[in-house]
Amino acid sequence: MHQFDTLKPLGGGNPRRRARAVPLALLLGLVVLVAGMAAGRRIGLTRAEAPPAETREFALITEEIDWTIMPGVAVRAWAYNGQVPGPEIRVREGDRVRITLHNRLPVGTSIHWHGMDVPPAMDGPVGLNQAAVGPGDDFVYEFTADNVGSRWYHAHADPKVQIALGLYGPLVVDPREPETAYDREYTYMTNEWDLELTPDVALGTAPIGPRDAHLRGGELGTDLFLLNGRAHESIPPIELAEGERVLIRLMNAGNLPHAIHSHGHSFTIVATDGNPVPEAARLVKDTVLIGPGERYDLELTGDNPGVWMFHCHMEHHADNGMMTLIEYDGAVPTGPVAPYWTAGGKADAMDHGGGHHGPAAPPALADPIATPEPATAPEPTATPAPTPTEPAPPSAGTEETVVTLVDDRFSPAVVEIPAGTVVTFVNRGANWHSVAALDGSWESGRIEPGGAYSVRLDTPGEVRYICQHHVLRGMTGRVTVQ
Ligand SMILES: [Cu+2]
Repeated sequence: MHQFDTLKPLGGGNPRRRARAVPLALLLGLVVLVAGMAAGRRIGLTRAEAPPAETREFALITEEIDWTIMPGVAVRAWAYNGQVPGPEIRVREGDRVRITLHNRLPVGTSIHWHGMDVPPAMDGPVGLNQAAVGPGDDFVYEFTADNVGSRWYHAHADPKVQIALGLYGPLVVDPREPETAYDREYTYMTNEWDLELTPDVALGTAPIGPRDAHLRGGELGTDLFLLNGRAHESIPPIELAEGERVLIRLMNAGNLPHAIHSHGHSFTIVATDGNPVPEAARLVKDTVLIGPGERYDLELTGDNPGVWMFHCHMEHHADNGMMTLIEYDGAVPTGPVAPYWTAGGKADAMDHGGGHHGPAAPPALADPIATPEPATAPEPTATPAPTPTEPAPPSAGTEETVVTLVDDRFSPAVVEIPAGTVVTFVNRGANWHSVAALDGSWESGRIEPGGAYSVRLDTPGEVRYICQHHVLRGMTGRVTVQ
């Protein structure tokens, strides 16, 4: 699946395009977004097909939005065209590109075309090269796309907070005469998220958070490590079939380096910062360290079918969001997570993020476990329990069993209880977690470190559950109700 909505040029004639809800865009009547959701995307043209250079026009609208990084983590973000990252702008080498910025933020902004050698007045830095584009104002950027490959764009007014709040997106310039055709192409933009940094803090109308106030040198704290504005299973995976050749564009939009590692596959670095690497100089690696602002294009061949990790090798980054999968069509994991996979991919309890496996359907487990219909629906009791040492008290007259959440496992992972017992899940880890029954009958949402969630189980049978955000790290459990 292609990762980004591609921003089509104004007046473009693509019959597959469909309107998408971007209220201001609709009002302006300016923007049509194409959901580039078709599986795979073949690129590459023969010499005979290379079209002439043309003028391409786009509109980018900045506004404040609600953004869901993953279930349980909804934030206020600043976004281009209603999404984080902004839509992919895709043009061809030599095209004249005209992009109108419509600023609907309550603060001035601008756009820098990172990796594009544009004239100074089109480069974006506020103060040095242009005045800020004020709230409600428009500005037209115009340049010729002379630099091929993986480029990107981002805000360049107070970039420390504006990029951190979501103002960045990919810009890809296809060469006029591409030499390589890929079966599928993916773009992953890395960034970090600071839950203490809100638009109000950025505007100065709310105080800086207590942690950030203690940091020095303008550093922002980091709570989550993102790929394409999302974390954990909300990140769409790299889907491929055996024998396919895949291009993965890594782009670092954040402030930290990341060591992106692929399991089961080495990859070839075919471009750095968009520029093709000569064949004799290409490195074959399984981990690439990408610094802030950099891009690496990785070529990967589907020669080892399975379900594989693809993650940042700074392990606490992976623990807090920066991990996804290389997922072959029809493949199922070989570990204990396998029962949570369906023939078509993850079961509903896991596939709650991008919905990339299609509409919800009853999970057909590879290893079905009989879970009887509860006579009475289990009733979650008091959700926020105060401290690790004081889990939520069960209602009077009921038994209670405590299951501890430790990064990244349940302890004990298997328990047997009499019907009517309250199971209290207490998070004693450093990361937040969640608990969800595989049959969808109950789920906790986010449980902070030190927090707890309780559910009363009345019906005999076996209940399997997962942490919806760390199941790929092995966080599964089972309760047998007698
Ligand atoms: Cu990392």
